[in-house]
Amino acid sequence: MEKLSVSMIGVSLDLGQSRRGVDMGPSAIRYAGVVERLEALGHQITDEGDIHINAGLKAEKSNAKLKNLKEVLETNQKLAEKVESVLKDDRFPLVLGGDHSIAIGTLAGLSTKYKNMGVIWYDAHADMNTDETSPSGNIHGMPLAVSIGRGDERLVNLHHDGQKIKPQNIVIIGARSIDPGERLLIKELGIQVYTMHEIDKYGMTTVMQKAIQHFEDNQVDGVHLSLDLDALDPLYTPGVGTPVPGGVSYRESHLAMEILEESGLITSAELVEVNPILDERNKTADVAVALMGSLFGEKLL
Ligand code: 4U7
Ligand code: MN
Ligand code: MN
Ligand code: MN
Repeated sequence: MEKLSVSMIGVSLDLGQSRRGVDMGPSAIRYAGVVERLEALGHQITDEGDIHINAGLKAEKSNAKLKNLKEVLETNQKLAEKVESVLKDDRFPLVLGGDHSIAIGTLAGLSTKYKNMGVIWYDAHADMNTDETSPSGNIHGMPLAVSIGRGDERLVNLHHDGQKIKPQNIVIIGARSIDPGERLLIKELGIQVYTMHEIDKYGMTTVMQKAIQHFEDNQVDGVHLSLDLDALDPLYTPGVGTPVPGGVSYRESHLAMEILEESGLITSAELVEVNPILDERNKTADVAVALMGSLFGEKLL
């Protein structure tokens, strides 16, 4: 692949969900050697540091349907601005989370440049709840719904009003925990979902080829990879807040990244939900960095 100028943005936010510690994800991923790994491939990396939130250990929990809304909004607003400015400098945004609510800010920033962007949502979950359908009130379960214009208007209108990505440009891969409200929305909008069933049945190669074909058919102007480490089986990535058994394997995930790299379509990426407190010796961050290696062009031979 061509050598990229990458801007790495850490987002130290764990208030989009209930288990503390995912705010330390960016540190864990840096410690696992992400910069060295990508530089060894010839890319130029600028570490933009972390976006912080001064909430301390206790955030306001007044709204049980949208927990910590204020902090999530503030953090995502800063992130959207940062992503927009990185794009203006013609650099590749690589966002390190943090919980998955930060995708709201990433996608808001990306949508200032890409008007027909494809999104790969590599995740055990669909993240398509709204405040009305969410069983938890945790905003990390809502970012895809928000980005297509569904849910609380303060989230939907972040950075600029309305829909940030088109529902027909989304491909979800690895899903195995989908709530009733999410299922309805997926059916209503005809979102492409490759659950574990399709991965088991057809294999990862076919699934990724179909995803790429879909983006080419839709003539997308960029593709964002949103990689939730809970897509993998907890055997490989135990350090996540909402683990679900029966996930994608380590090798299948490498293969997925390698096929994406070969496609030349990826224009931005984010790694989310790495929680060092729940992890085993930084195993999950190590996997995250290894997968970034494949996505950025590492070869076995
Ligand atoms: B993640 C959940 F109910 N769907 O909304 C919810 F199962 O970003 C989980 O994918 C959401 O990790 C998981 O709370 C969000 C739950
Ligand atoms: Mn997620
Ligand atoms: Mn998930
Ligand atoms: Mn999670």
